[in-house]
Amino acid sequence: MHKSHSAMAAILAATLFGAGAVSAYAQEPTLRSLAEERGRYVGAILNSQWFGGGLPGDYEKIHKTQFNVVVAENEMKFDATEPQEGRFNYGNGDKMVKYAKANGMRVRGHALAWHSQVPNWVNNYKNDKKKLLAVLKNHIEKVVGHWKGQVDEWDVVNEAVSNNEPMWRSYSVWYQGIGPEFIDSAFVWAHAVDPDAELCYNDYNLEQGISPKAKAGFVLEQVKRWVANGIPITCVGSQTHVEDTTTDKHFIGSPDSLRAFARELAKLGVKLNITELDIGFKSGINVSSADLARQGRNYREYMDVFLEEPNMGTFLIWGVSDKWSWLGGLNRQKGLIYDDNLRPKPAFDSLMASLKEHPVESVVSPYKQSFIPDTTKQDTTANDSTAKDTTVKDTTTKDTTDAIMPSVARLPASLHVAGSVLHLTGMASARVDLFDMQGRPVFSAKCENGTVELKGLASGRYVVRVEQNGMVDVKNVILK
Ligand code: 9MR
Repeated sequence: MHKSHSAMAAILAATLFGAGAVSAYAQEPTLRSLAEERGRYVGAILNSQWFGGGLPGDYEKIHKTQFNVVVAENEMKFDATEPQEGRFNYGNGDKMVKYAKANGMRVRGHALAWHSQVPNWVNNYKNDKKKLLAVLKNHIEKVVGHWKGQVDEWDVVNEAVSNNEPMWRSYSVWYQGIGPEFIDSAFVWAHAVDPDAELCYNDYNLEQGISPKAKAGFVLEQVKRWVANGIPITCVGSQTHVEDTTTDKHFIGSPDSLRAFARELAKLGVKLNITELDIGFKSGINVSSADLARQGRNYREYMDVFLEEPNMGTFLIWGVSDKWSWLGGLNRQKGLIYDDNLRPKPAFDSLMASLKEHPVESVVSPYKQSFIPDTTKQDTTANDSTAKDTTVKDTTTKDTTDAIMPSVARLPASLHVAGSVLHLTGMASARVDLFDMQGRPVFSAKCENGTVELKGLASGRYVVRVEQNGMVDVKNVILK
């Protein structure tokens, strides 16, 4: 299944973007190669089992082939790095940093100030504000200092907002002992030690709307305040642990909500990263192939948003294979993009299809420095007349509203679907191809008079590609 999909994907890439854009390594494109061409990071955690050498060789092979950003599932947390007061343990974190360096990957550090996975000795100081401040400051200085210049981005504060109401999470030892200013302080201390590191506020349920009553709305207000006060925050991490309820509503939270959040943060010059994505089903239910296809579509919609918003930089999944996933603890299952046997699921194909559907020129990289491509891959752009402009647009220091819909050479026509008829306004003849959300071709026709009847297609979402005289337009449509 994987082989035929990959071959199909290569053919589709060639068809969609022209032979010139398909370089040597794009013969067998990966999530990583497509993300790198677009100046973006796509990643997955290194599961805790990896650190003990307990995972099969295929796991690591997939991990380094498909991903260019990495984070440790548990190994850089407070209880792992400072299990006893003042006694630091960097062994596992060092192992990951070494792996990332060897494979040209970006490193996320997770997490400095969090209410969970805090060792017991910290709680001894819960009534001593001065001491607790000193403990947090020392922890941040030592840990960020140890990996200075090696960890590119830190989750400085994790999950500080309550789930149910827009307010701080009151049972955190840091909140109880210090007050909400532990957050501001943590950013300032981390920045003082490593001024080049990106510093994020990370939380879950941020894909559930930005109204003042929603968690993201509350976080947004705090980010505004932090930015106004000069607190050195550069990014927000949306964990994005989504459940597919398989009911009518299907998903709680939505890619569109995340898009709205990204746009608000862009106005503040702050990035939005997807840091822990998984889309799980309830434990115990039978997951059908239709369920897996829907899961794929949902993954893809998050990737679409990620690629279309210029202040999004990292798309990171909380696991590689369903076999090694924390989701069981949440009464969920099968939330990742590889199955128990490390075979790619429809979700993998959907992510690939989304990346291919977003031409290199249309994706803005939010990184200031040139994006450093994987050194293990040969430079294939030298003789490529369609090679992308490598000038990286800096969207971090200005209001990026203008850049949200980057310009690409598009057909001057517009297209829409009414019933089963596709209408192409302003264009007499064109070639029309439809693809499903996993990127498989499902329909092809020549349009002669501005309309095409889309015969034999089930209702659902499709990608339409229209081509005329070498100019192309690609759009998602819904057939009812
Ligand atoms: O995947 C992690 C799991 O192995 C740990 O037991 C758990 C303990 O809190 O943390 C999991 O990772 C969490 C992450 O650090 C923060 N966001 C939620 C993640 C899933 O619970």
